[in-house]
Amino acid sequence: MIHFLSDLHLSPGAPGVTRIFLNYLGNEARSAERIFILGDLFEAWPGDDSIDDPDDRFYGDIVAGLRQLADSGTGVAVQHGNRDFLLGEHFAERSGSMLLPDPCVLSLPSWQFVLSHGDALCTDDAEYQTFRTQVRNKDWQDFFLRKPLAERKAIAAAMREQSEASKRDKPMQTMDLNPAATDDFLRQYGYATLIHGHTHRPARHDHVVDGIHVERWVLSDWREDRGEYLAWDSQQLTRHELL
Ligand code: LP5
Ligand code: MN
Repeated sequence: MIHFLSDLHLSPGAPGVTRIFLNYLGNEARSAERIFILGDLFEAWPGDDSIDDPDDRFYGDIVAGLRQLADSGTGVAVQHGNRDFLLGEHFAERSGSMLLPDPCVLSLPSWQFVLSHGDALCTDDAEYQTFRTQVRNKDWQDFFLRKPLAERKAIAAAMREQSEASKRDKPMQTMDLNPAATDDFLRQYGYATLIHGHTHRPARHDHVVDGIHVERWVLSDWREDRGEYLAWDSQQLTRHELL
């Protein structure tokens, strides 16, 4: 069994979803061969040094939970989202996880998948794509990672506020995957089943690309009282609720 999940948006201010996730790590996740976390595991990741922040054990506790799962034999793979693009090699080592590129092709004996956070396909959102290019730039990241952790946390909070304000004026369609860009993507990746998150619009979509039916699965975001993962059992994908 392979699990796919995303958009948990874990933060010290969200104890409910944190409880659900830590319970998942200690229970359902143990029966998976591998779990793939496809972005926005965290509400805002200010840098890997937050793992050992003496003033806030939250990030370290989540990383320790992931490490315990990895040490128990379940593979853990993590993709960057637009909130946790600063997850780095130190996080990967401490959590026992592997950082994935975006997109990432997952070729199994039973099926072919392509995994993505999904934000890169929201091409109608020019403002966001400009932001994304900026924050994924290594020099930009190195510049900000040299700032003190407390300052980075304050900047992240300001960025969150600006984002919420920006979204209020945006048509919903702008904040979804662009249909033509998505079909081009599916063609580029050999009509593999696409699994992604980001939009918080869980669904199974059937695309017809060059006469070929291609499935696109959107993962559910997690709430304070509910989580969800998608499971592949070598024959079908099924959604599983966590309370
Ligand atoms: O994230 P969400 O769901 O609100 O909306 C996203 C897009 N917005 C973003 C911005 C993030 O929320 C910002 C928070 C990042 C936290 C971690 C950063 C740690 C860095 C610490 C060191 C500096 O991703 C939003 C999309 C929406 O998805 C739907 O797809 O529309 O995009 C926008 O709103 C575009 C705006 O331009 C984003 C503006 C963000 C703030 C920019 C500040 C510039 C840098 C300031 C540096 C001091
Ligand atoms: Mn996202």
